[in-house]
Amino acid sequence: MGYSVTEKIINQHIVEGRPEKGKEVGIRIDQTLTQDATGTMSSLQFEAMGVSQVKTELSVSYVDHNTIQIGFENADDHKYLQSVAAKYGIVYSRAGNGICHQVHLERFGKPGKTLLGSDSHTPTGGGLSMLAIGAGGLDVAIAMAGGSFYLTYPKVIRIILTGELKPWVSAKDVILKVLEIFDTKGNVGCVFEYAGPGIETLSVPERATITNMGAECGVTTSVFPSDNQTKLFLESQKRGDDWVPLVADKDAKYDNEVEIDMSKLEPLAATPHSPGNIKKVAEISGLKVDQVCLGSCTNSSYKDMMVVANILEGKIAHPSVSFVVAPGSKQVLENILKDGGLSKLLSAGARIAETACGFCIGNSQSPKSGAVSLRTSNRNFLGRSGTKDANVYLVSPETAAAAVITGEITDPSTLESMGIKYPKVSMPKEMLIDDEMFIFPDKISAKKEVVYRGPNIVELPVSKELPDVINGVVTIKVGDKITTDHIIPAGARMKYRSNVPKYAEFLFEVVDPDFYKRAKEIQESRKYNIIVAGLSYGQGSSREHAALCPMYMGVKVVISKSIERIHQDNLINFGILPLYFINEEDYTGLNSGDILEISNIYPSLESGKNIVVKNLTSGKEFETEYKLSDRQKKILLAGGALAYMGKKV
Ligand code: MIC
Ligand code: SF4
Repeated sequence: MGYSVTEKIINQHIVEGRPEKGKEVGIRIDQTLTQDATGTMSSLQFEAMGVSQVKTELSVSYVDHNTIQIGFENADDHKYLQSVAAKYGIVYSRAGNGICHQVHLERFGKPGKTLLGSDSHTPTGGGLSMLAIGAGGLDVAIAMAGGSFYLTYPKVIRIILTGELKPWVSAKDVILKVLEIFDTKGNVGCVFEYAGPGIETLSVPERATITNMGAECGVTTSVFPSDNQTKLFLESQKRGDDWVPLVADKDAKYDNEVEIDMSKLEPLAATPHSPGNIKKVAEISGLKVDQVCLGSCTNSSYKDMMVVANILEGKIAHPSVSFVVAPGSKQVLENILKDGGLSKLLSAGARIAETACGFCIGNSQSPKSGAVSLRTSNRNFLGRSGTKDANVYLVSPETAAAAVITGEITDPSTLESMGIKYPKVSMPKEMLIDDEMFIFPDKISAKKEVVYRGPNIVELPVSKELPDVINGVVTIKVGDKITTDHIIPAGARMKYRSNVPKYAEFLFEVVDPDFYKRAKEIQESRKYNIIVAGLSYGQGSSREHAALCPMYMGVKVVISKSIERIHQDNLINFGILPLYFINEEDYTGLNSGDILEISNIYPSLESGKNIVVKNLTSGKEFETEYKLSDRQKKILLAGGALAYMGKKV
């Protein structure tokens, strides 16, 4: 029997379990990446494991999220991360070097390897034929310490790309089409594997745009084969030796197949407030635009920047548009500088931002009240831009450029009627490369390195053992598609990532600003807090603070209709029991403020029986189910992953 690319990589890395779909397997992780917003917590957890050096082939610590430094907190975190990297054998990528996913693709990614990253867009590496998976910081810390990463052996969905993209249509429109087909929910436990004659026409950065935003569908990862395009990309990075061919066997079996004829695609947009709300740009054209942002780990490559620069050559941004450009990496910036793109962008009125996450995570360039903002990034959740009543549309670089010129949403193909030709930009055969912003670890000085801890680094909160009976109160009841941005905001609040007691004050800020006060009162009354949610709870980021901060506030159970993969793993890692409604009416029957009793938890988990929830307020009771491997049950019973590891040792 033949294998898909996904299966080939997983099977070569299995260290525990058998390759059976739907069953849990443990895999060996070759490379890890962390970024500063998740990395401080991940590093604190790694330090707590008492390992002297990382055990992976390569671990890189990037500073790209919290680079805006108002107050000392971010700068202190950077220094902490730099000292941890030097002490434990981690490559440190300094602020200014670029966004982790773009830089990792350029300098470190290798076909056929596994990459675990404490960021949900780690699957960007799938564009380079890696099995690249996003996870919570604790899981990444475990991988750095040489532990396995556990995942459900996935279903593989083959997405066959045929035809060639028309001018004015690009890779972003391909992934927006995929989002239209698959939506942002219902894809847990699947991998998207791209195939078909169309893929030969896509360069690695274009493929990476597509795999990056697979994260929005909630799949475990997305992957392209390793072919001549992969080789050309690695050669352009002077890393031709890292290339290995990797294609699916002809008789590989897939769980589902979808075909997309790229020649039929039109410019698309994800409309507010979900990446799954897809419309044709032509259908929404004419809407006045206040801001256009080009960049983020989805669309900040050399090609993205140069296409926009050439479209805008000789033009100036429409007076009503604030035009922001954040190149994905120092390498991209230096190359567009060399090839004349940067001056074209500047002449067109671009506000050049740091090569970092910036606007994408809402820690800068928040648009004006009620603004329409067109962004080439990957998420448009309510409030993520930093302006709660802004309407964010996710579009391709071409559609973004068209709006810069016209000041309204415009199908970019209509620019032809203004005499603007579609600029053909190919990736350079050789990029200008400069690795000076990496600090490579040195084993000799590592021993002497003292870890720096500023006042923003507070002690790691620890979770307690799971009790057999949980007496608690429904502190909040939320609907479907609640993202981690709803649970715990990023943006300006992100500087408290290493200070959990402070950060927890902002839990559910966009949805229910009184949550923290209520949760604190319930905690002080010696009852547990309980979260009730609809479908696809915890969509979006890998942010473990969306579990860690609730844990700190005494949340012990989340009862939902479904939970996304990374978030469920994070809940378990922090000792929070994830339960699932069996009947819709049980969700309807619960209200915020209801007092619940959940008993016999230990015997139920041991025997595999459903867990009964008694609603002491309404007098009703109902059964819930759970989706836990034996390993996960043990982690929960121990009170979380760190406690479990301690017990195992
Ligand atoms: C995001 O895009 O939401 C983030 C910020 O990169 C997160 C990580 C974080 O919250 O630090 C992610 O995607 O995992
Ligand atoms: Fe950074 Fe945005 Fe990418 Fe997250 S999605 S890694 S915030 S650029």
